[in-house]
Amino acid sequence: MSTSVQWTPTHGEPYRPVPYRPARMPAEESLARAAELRERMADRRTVRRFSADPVPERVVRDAIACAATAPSGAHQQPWTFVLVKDPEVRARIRAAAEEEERVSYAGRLGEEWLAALRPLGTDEVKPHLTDAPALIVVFQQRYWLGPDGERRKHYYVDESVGIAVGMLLSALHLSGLAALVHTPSPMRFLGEVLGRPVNEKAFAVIPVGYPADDCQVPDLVRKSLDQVLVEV
Ligand code: IYR
Repeated sequence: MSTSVQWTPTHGEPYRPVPYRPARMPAEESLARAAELRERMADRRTVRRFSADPVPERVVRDAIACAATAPSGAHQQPWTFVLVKDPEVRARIRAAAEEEERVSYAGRLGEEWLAALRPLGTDEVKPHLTDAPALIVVFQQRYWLGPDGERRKHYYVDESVGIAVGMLLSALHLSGLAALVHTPSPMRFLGEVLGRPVNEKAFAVIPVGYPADDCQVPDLVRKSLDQVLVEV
């Protein structure tokens, strides 16, 4: 595998300050939008049973473009999103993921972890990887290669890519698509199957599509705002 030379926004030069003066939103409109968003986001559910119906590709591309607006450490934008539509590649990813998961569920995760998963009923069978019409495989770039081929470290990579994935999930959901964050472990096979350069490490596989007609989700209860918000 080769390592591609990564683009660096300013080649070390300082950014030029430019004015940022978005029109201030009237409080009333803010309140209405926030309340609507809160309601719409509460409808998002992780879906494990997907319809094979195709999704408008433009929606997925726009959602990835939204994710790529995420803030990142030193603005290094340390992410790559691989959109996998090819059914044959999806089948290979599923086979490799299920092989790893079989070992994980057979004990590699440890009893405490398995006990935490038991109420959700997840197992090593991952039909979503082939049923959903598209997978977004998110890679984190741990470093980039400078002009002379030297490794340059990226900073806050986990945080940056985690934020981008959160924005991706929000964009997909608000655009009417369902998704699931799948984190097979170990994930090395993803870079191999997708031929990614050595500076990229798989972060998550996100099947995207519409829920199957007979899709069911667990009756999860979310923590209330009181339980998660501390005001000082
Ligand atoms: N990665 C495994 C196990 C798994 C782990 C957690 I934490 C989950 O919330 C769900 C599953 C899998 O994808 O099955």
